[in-house]
Amino acid sequence: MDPLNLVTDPALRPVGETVLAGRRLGRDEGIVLATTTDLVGVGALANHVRERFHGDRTYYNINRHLNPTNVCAATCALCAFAVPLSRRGEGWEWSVEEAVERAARDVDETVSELHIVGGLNPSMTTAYYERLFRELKARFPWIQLKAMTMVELDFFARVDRIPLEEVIARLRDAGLDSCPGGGAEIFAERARRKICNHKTDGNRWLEVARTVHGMGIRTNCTMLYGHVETPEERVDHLLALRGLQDETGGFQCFIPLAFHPANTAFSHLPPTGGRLDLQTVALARLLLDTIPHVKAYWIMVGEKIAQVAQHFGADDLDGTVVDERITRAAGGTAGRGMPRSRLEALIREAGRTPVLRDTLYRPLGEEDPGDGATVPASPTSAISRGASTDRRQ
Ligand code: V47
Repeated sequence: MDPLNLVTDPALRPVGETVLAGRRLGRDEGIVLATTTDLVGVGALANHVRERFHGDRTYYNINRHLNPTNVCAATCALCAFAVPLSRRGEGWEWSVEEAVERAARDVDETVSELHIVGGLNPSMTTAYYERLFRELKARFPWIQLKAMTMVELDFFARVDRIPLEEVIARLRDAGLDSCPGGGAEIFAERARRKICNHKTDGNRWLEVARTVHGMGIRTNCTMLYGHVETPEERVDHLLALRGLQDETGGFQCFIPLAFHPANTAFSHLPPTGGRLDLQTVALARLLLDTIPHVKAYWIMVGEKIAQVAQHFGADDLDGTVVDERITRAAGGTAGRGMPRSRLEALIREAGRTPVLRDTLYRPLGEEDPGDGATVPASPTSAISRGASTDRRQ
């Protein structure tokens, strides 16, 4: 069906015509998409682009989370996970051996990725993670490490008083395979001051990502929405990510993160609603025309929105997870983990075809459906893709 037939807002029609012509959208068009009440129209346009990129495929992985510390030098109003340095006894600070033992509880040969992030802890910086990555790779040689946000890398360079490039090179040599997209929050200074004052600012976040991409490591990117930001600030955040992607091609996936207010300084705010969750997924799919994947992170939006989001622009659901702590600390109720069979059932019930992937989005032993869908090409040659491994559960 022609997606324009589902557009009812007259202001959305010309935007839809630009999308169908395959042309890039600008800021004003982004603001129309972010503010229209024609949710079905926006969703139909985003679904059109999603199917052009990925056909019916929805990606997922078998992963585990590992948070070696929650002790944090930052005091972000948005966060319910961190324990301040002044009360560090109330938090946890695992030794490398403890962290490896924690990982060993949940990791078997079917798990392809460990997602590792932690608080900004001055006692656990480059040398700690270098040793942790080496130990993890020695114990679980098949595992890929998606670890360290741009904020953590920036913090390590400052605390260790070494160049950022040295931090990245050491962690890469110790086994870092890719970086998660967290810590970007919202780039607008006005809102950033309120939700995460003193944290690595938006320009620096982008600069660190540029450096990581330049050293051949792919990263994800995120946007935290549903707090004090405006629709215009959401659009500007996405356009800043798009600008960097045009330069480096190093972003592989964008993840909209739904703000969870419980146990934060914003506990008076309501959680995000389904309309904002779906419209943000769709807005991202339509503006981020060169970022291959858009993830509906089921831990944050819940299973049902994650299912519907696969018709609003999302082509990835993240993974099986098991021990998620950041969203849970802020009142998340979607769950701590999900068996592979259930993730696949969610995808199939939404009318999509599940594709098990690794950290770098290489299908794991699945046949390419060969349905003519085209993932946007990376404009960079700095980032190479390695060979795939078959590790089906
Ligand atoms: O960095 C913190 C955000 C992020 C809250 O790259 C909050 O594949 C909501 O980045 N409510 C961590 N969000 C999660 C994250 C992520 C998750 C899954 C996959 C990937 C990926 C990345 O969550 C933090 C911060 O931006 N966050 N507190 C909160 N109260």
